[in-house]
Amino acid sequence: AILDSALRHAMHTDELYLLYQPIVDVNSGEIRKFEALIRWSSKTLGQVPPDQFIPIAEDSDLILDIGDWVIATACAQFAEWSQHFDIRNCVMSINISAAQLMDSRFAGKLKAILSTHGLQPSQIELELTERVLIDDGDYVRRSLSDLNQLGVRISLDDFGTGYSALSYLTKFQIDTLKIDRSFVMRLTEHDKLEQLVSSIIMMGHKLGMSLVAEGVETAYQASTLSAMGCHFLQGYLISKPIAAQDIPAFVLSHG
Ligand code: G
Ligand code: G
Ligand code: MN
Ligand code: NA
Repeated sequence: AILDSALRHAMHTDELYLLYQPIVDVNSGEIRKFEALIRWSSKTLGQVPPDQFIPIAEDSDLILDIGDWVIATACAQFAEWSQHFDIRNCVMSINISAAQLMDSRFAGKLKAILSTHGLQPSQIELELTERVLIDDGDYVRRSLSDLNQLGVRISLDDFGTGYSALSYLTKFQIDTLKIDRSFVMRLTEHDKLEQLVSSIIMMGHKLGMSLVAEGVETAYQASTLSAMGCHFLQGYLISKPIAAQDIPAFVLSHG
């Protein structure tokens, strides 16, 4: 409860902020996406990682307010970058919690924010975890169909961890698979997980999906993933998550 009220307070101060991690096109090396990642630098608690406070926020309605704040902040920031570089071929990728999708007004609220900032729906990708699709209630189903209709992209985060049911891949319109970092990490000369990762990529290709590899840290991983046909790379090899004001310089220096 203390954390809950501290977090509620943080939303109205600069304690809560977003970092953005660039995602590059494997072939051209160009930055094509940014993942918005929440951070909480609490005056009393210090730096609290999202793995700790997001689950707490998810236990109450607080996640709805935080979720709204994340979307509004990321969209405003993205639109502001258009003064520095061409964002028309770029995508802002935003993590979404299950409770946000249960809200029947979700797609409508998102649409209003996009029009406020003059953004196209296709410039936004929503990252969901498999868990959200596994317990596919009617509300989630309806929200996803509203979001498809609106034209925002849907991405499956942490793909390949925890759940084995794949039927949801055809039940829902999913644009992007994000191959979980735990798989990418194990692409080394010693621990070859190559058959599995390459199978995921082939499956994604056959389903017409775009593939993003997360947690790419080494040149070996990047070249292996590239040879396998992965489309996008994200990870410390390219960049750590960085502050909004540092993004334009990073993009411009990246060619
Ligand atoms: O960036 P980091 O590795 O600390 O993120 C840890 C976890 O927190 C990841 O699973 C990430 O998806 C989640 N996360 C980061 N930002 C957000 C956010 O804005 N909303 C939600 N729901 N989850 C987030
Ligand atoms: O679950 P999700 O994919 O949203 O989590 C993203 C988290 O992974 C972020 O907190 C980010 O800081 C972290 N991350 C991003 N790239 C790398 C990487 O190359 N290595 C490691 N160890 N963590 C990363
Ligand atoms: Mn994510
Ligand atoms: Na992930």
